[in-house]
Amino acid sequence: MLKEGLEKQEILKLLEKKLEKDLSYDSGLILGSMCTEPLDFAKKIYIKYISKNLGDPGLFLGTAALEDELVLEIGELFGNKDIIGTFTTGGSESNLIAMRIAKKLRPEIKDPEVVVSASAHISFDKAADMLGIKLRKVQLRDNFELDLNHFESLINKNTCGVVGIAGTTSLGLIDPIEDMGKIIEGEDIFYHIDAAFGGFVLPFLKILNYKIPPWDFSVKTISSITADPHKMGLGVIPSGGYFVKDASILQKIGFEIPYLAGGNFKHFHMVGTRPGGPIIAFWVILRALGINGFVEMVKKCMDNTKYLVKRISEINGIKLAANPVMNVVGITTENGESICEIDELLRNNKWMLGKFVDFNLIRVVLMPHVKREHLSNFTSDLEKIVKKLNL
Ligand code: 0PR
Repeated sequence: MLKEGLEKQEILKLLEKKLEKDLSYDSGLILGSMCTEPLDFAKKIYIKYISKNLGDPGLFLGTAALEDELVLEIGELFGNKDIIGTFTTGGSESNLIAMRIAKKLRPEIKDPEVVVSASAHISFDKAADMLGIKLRKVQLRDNFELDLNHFESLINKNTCGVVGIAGTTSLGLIDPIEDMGKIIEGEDIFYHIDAAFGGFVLPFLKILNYKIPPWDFSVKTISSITADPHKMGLGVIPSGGYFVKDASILQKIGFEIPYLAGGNFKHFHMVGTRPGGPIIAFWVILRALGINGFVEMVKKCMDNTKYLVKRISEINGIKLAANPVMNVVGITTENGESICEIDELLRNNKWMLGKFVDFNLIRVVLMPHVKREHLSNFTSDLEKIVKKLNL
């Protein structure tokens, strides 16, 4: 550490140099990210309220009430107004909370197991590792959809939880959530939905008349949902959301901190000090956009998705890994050859996509920062690369 502080100008110069290698969303090169540039107004609000700490809600009663209001609104969007919830640091924390609840609600199970799809996000492996839960992975069919028969066969007396995904990380697909619910109906099994990505896409796709299978609290068997503002909610990082149908769960397994200014309060998030700024920013985003603003944003993303799908169909040697349900597109080779070489050549040209080696696909996420001209440049580079490789 320096002994003497530097002048602001000098610090800024040093900083700029250090951050030179970072890409920006408006460069058009970030094609595989699930995050995007937050709404401008929300950024300003975030900075203004950056010191709010919901780790001690008694000090910030206004922010705490605002969070409750937001949870109600999200409940309405997700098919049940009576839910409780908490904003988190992201999908990984929310999924960890869900896994903990699943385990805690079944203390009699000595070797608890949770059943998830093979396309589940790595956060479930992390949570299982930390909580001593055995993760049972459901195999996928050739079209990357979850194999319902295999799902059923993995459920046994040690199953404390099952997970459905509404927007898989690799392809944005939706598990057969209603049918999975029917299989566990009447059992004492916690049913969690990971809609970290899909949560702020699917309600708006439905308004746009896309055929969306039931995935939210309208499915009676569902116990909780993860949905992240810092993905398609246009929120600032970090902001995740975790929502639970049965309020009594918090009373049963919530943590308590008796010494805080606001007195005792039950909570189930993992962090202590908890940023209020992103939550306030999300409250502002919902008011700035309204349902119609989100619908418009999602429509643009889907128009770009359709454009990309069309361009891929025009390139010999590659194809879609699956038909996109939302604004996530997986590209694979037509002849089954490894996708890795294409990915490497794309990266050499600075195109940053997601690479899923297990599924042999590269992922484009059509986030709001991805524009038509970026896609046009990207696909003409892709076409040249595929030609060069003679696929
Ligand atoms: N659940 C699903 C379905 C996800 O896709 C993700 C992350 C998570 C949970 C975990 O969310 P957090 O990252 O908020 O904890 N999905 C992205 C992915 O792994 C995260 C991401 C975002 C990756 C931006 C890269 C990036 O540039 O692909």
